Amino acid sequence: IKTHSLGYPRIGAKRELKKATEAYWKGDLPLSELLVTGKTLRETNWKKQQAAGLDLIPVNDFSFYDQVLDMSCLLGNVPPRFQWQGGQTDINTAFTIARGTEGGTSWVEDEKDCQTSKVSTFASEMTKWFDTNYHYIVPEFRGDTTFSLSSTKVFDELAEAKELGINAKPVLVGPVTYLSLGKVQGSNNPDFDPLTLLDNLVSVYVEILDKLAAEGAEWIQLDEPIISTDLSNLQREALKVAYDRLSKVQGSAKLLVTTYFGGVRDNLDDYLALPVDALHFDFVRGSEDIDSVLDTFPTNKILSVGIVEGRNVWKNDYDASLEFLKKAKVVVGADRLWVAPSCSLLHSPVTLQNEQKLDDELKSWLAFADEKLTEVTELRQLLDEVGSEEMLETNRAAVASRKSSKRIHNDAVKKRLAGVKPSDFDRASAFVERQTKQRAKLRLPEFPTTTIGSFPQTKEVRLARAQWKKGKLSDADYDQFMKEEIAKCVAFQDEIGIDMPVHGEFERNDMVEYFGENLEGFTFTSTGWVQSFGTRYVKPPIIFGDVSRSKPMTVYWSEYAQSLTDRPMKGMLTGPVTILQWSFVRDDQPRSVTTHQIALAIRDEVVDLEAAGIAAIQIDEPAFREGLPLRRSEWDNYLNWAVKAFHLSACGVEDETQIHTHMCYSEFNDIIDSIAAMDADVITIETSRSNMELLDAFVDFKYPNEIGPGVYDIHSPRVPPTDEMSNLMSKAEAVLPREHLWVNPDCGLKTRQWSEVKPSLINMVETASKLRATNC
Ligand code: THG
Ligand code: ZN
Repeated sequence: IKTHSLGYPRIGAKRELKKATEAYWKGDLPLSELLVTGKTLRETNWKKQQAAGLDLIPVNDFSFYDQVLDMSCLLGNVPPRFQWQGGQTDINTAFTIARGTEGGTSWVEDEKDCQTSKVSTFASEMTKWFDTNYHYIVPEFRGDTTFSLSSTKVFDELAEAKELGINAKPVLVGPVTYLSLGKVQGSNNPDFDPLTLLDNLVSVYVEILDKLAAEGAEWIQLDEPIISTDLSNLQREALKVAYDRLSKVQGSAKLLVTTYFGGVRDNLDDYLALPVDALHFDFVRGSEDIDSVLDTFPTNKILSVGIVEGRNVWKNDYDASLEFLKKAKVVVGADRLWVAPSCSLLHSPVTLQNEQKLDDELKSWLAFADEKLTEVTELRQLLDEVGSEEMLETNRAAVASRKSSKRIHNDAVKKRLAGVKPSDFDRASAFVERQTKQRAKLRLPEFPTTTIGSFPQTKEVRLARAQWKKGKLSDADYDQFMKEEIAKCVAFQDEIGIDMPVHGEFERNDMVEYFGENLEGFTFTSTGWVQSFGTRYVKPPIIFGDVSRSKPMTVYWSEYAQSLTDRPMKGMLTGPVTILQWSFVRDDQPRSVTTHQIALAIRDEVVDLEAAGIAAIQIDEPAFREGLPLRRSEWDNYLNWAVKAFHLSACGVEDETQIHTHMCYSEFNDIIDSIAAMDADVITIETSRSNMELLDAFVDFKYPNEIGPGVYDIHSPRVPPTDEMSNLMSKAEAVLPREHLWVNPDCGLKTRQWSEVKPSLINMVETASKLRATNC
């Protein structure tokens, strides 16, 4: 029995990678130093895994930005707009693709813009890695895309590991997943299928495998998580063609193919038929595969069992895992059995060791990446019958303590949820009636202007929060500081004429972390960072128990903000699905139940805001779309409980109270009916980067409620001219009823500078005035 891991977090226990990379970008650290930081992190991480007792240790799971981007660099797939001259790509090539040039305009997908703009080259788009909160840089494909071996990174890291005496297993994104995750660029051939590039692509994989084998790799891991999704016939064929070829050239190296994030289900036959030496299964998320895999597993392959959850924080239940592992051992034999985490540990915080504030009981329930490595090796020992009784007993005690703890179960919460009535999911009246009442109450002009909620998080704001948390700023001083920030923000909005102002959210770190810190049933870490994209990390709260709200969370600040202006202040909340989606969730009850508990807590806040005189309340659901299950067959069930959760949180108010929601970076087409079913009075969405194309779904569907299509891209520092915003609004006005339209930016302004926000919003308000002046 061997142990291995699929990947390890690269950010460093103290966010060393972020700090060094950002310093390099700023020009404060030379490249050589950044490279040393990378090398040191790799060495630390390999040695940790070696010391934990893993037999095979991943290399090339390290990245300065993103492993999919590294794959593009290795394959020489650099979009032509970067004018890469061929030859070798390097760390700066990767940074340039990820961040764009001149002004760092990232997240921009519209290629047409590049030709008109001389100064900047737009970054490649990024998108969610399957259903995680990790974002990868999307490979771009054209009809004329060709691949060539163009980076030494994976070979260098293999050599580096071998030098350190590490039993290194190079990791690559597999060819079919790589092509499946890319995006077709160049609009002259929209029906072009990237899978037609497979032949040329596999030729480069052949070279890579050849070279890795020649340089001493015994095992090579190819990640094909696409196998845990619904595959088309073309994808099935591509898998077969690709691996038939790769298996013929692997030389002395052996191939491990992995899939994770779900069961392989109907793809099992295709998966088992791959002519490779080992196959990995995620038996945590894909437990439904267990019987069929054991029934049909071929006799000539190694079975890698992903049994330690790689993307959640709970301690493994050894008894349950061993029950399965023992069965597997009987079927395939010890020689052909590997034990591993379910997926790469990239999605897990690094270590519990630096958590000083978590109480011992809670801590005893958790396992972060380092602790998961220990779990993998302990399970192997127990399976080999060389593990100690104490090992098992300690684990049993922790698992039992979590199951029975009073802190997890709150009867009042369970009772309340059980007693929810059908009418709790509905507003008193239909939208049209509510709209009339809201108009009478709010007295907004045509094309009302608003923002998405957050204003710039300046150094001073971050510092004040941090000092207060550390006890270095008194409650009174903190209170005064926040009030001054809010007052400045409200005064600015009043001055320029924003019709529905917001308080600015200066008291919040992250829109999910803040609520996690204020709700019962949640805990939070001080160092539990997980990479979200590039150098941006999040610290997801941990939902360990039944969720409730013991005290109002935002009313104080919203009420204060409202006291400063006659205009209707918009209250700002994060929705239940997004809170769930961006937290580590309990695994002892369905996600739907946890979400509905959160929804009830948010409902209490909504009702309290209304009672405090807040007439419009926004319940953000940016993660609504990404919560969609990987398999289509599960969409309806998800959408049903997710929409209900929104209703539960929103429907405690009178008709006169206006409920807003906001969604960003979403493909709306395939879920537009569910978005409409949420029945928010107003929805603001991200549309400017797609030139209002994302609005099409709302138009085709005849979206019935009010809508604020974002008129400028807040991800760019650029100040949008009035003309440009007017153009976008005319497009919207041409297809949607004028009296349903709002004018607002794409998303929150927290990552921008005041110097950018001020002129941009002034132009935006001017855009709205012009629109009002034009007759329909
Ligand atoms: N919050 C959470 N998850 C998210 C987002 C979020 N997932 C999707 C999307 N937004 C990811 N985007 C970001 C954008 C910025 C940052 C992180 C994720 C960010 N992080 C700070 C950093 O790394 O410096 C850490 C921050 C802090 O708390 O101050 O800027 O908005 N949960
Ligand atoms: Zn947004």
